[in-house]
Amino acid sequence: MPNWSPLTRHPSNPIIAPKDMPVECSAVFNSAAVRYNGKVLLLLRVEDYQRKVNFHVATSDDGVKFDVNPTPIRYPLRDVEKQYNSLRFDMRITPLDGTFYVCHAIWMTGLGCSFGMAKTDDFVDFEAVGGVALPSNRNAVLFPERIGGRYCLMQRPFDNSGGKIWVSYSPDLRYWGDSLPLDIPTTVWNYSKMGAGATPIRTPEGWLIIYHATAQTCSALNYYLSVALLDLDDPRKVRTACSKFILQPEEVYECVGQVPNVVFTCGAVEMDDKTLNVYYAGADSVMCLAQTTVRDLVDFCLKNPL
Ligand code: BMA
Repeated sequence: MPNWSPLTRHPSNPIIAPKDMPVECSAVFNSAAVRYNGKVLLLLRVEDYQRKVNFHVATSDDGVKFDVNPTPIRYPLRDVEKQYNSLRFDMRITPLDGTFYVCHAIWMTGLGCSFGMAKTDDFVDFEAVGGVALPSNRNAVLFPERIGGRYCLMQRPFDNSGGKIWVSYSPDLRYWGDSLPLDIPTTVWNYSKMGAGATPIRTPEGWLIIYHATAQTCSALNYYLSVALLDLDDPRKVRTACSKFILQPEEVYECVGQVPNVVFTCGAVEMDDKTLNVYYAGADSVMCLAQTTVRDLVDFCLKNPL
């Protein structure tokens, strides 16, 4: 069967399922990914049999077989998060200024969804950075460089009318402003809920982003992944958005699970041989891997402009 996409699913998919976990687990999905000490490190979103979320570090030499730490990470809770019985999910990791920043969504009971940030040098000790963003917001992803001297962040404010990726700047990772929405036109498959996925990758053609978006179908929302290239000097400007998706839910593990028909990424890492490993979740239930190269994603985007 021809593969029309620049991504190839790994034959070991799903690479991490609840049955592979060393702890009670009903779903393992939407995990951040980064290179750390020569290995691939994932911060796994792990749900137990009460759907409580913990984050576990998993490491791998080949990016396919992972050792999962059975002890979850300890993560700092702000007072407002304690007060509103919060739940964190969907981390993204950005290496920047010699440390690692983690952005994550925060569900606060009675307030809605927001996001926050923390930093770590070793994935053992985490320190909160700044406060929580105003609801309704999520899918925060920090750029891996300062741009024009300022930090740069993608986020996805949402009010049920659509939802675009916004890009904002900050002098200090605390106060964000000069925000603009990315002008990625909506089509049938990226009709709503556009949100940043993996940490942006610098390429000569622009910042390569891999993002998710949803299509409204007769039964529900289907999640897709696609790519766009943003201006290197001001990522609020879209250079090229891809007219096609690069991944759709079609395998059983993407179509059947706690939320059917979802492919969702929170991280991609480049391996030593230049393979780009895109870690994504199937149906909010299992972790999967699809492979490509940065070059192939950029070419696919440029050949299929929106
Ligand atoms: C989004 C988030 C993700 C989830 C996705 C699909 O709104 O909640 O955590 O993977 O929906 O259910």
